[in-house]
Amino acid sequence: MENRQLPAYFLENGQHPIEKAHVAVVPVPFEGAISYLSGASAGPRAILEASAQVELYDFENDVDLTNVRFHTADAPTLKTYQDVRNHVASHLASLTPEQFYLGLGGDHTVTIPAIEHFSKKYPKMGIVQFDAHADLRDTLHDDKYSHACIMRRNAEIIGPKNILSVGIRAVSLEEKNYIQENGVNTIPGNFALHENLLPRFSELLIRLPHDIFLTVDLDGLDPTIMPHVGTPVPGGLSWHQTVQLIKELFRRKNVIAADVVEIASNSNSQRSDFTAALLAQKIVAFWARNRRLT
Ligand SMILES: [Mn+2]
Repeated sequence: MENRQLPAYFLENGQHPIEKAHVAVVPVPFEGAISYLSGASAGPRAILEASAQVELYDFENDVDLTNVRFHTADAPTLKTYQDVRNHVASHLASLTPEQFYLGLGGDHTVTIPAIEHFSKKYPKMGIVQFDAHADLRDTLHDDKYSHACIMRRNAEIIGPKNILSVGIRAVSLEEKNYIQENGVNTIPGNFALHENLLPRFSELLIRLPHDIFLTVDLDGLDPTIMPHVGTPVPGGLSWHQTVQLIKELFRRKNVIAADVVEIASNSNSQRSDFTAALLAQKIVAFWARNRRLT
C-alpha cells in the first residue's frame, strides 16, 4: 500500500512517535459505496490541513493543548473495507489505555473496526453518535458494511441499548422499527429546537455504560455550518449545542476514543474543513482536561 505524507496534526505537536504520544490521530481516507455526494476519501487530509489554523489554546474551555503530544499516522490508499479494518486495527493494537485514539474519516464505516477493538478491552461499553442518520439498516445495496449500516453492525457488537444517537432526522421505516423494538436511545433532530436538549441528553446518557466511544458524523451538525458532507440534511445541531453536549459527555463518562467522519471535502471551500478540525480540537481538549494534561 502506498503511504502518503499528511500534514502534522495541530502543527508543531503532530510529529511525536506513537509510543510517546498522548493522542494517536489515525486518518482513514476511505470512501465506500457513496449514497450521494463524493469527497469522503479526501476528508482526513482536509481536516489535518485545516487543523494548522486551529488555536492550541481553547479560550471557551480554558484548556491549553500545548502540552498534548500528537502522533499523526500515515494514510495508506484504502480500497476495500478489509483495508480499512487492517489499517485501523494495526494502529489500535499498539495503543495503551492511557492514549486517546482519534480517527478521521473517511466514510462512517471506519468506526466499525474501532468498536470491534474497544469492545474486547471494554466488555461493557457505549457509543454516543452524532448523526443525521440512524445508520441502522441491516444492508444497503446488499452491502452490510455500507456507511448506512454501521450502527446496526455496532449494535450487534455492543448491544442496541448501549447506543445514544443525537440529531437523528433521516430514518427509514426499517430503522424506526429497529429503534423501537431494540431500545436504541435516540434524540431526534428537532430536539435542537428544544430548550431541554441538554437535560434529555444527560438523562439518556446516564443509562449508558461508563466507557464510551464518541462517533461524530459531521452531518449531525446543521448544513448551514457544515455544508460539505456526503448527505446534508437540514435541521441539525448548532455549533454550540454540539460542543455543549460533547462537554457534558466528557463530564459524566470516560470517553475512551472518538472519530470524526463523513466530511466530503470540497476544494472550493475550506469552511467545513476548519469546523471539523475545530470540533476535533474540542474533543481532544475535553479529554486532555479530564486526564489533567493541561
Ligand atoms: Mn450520517
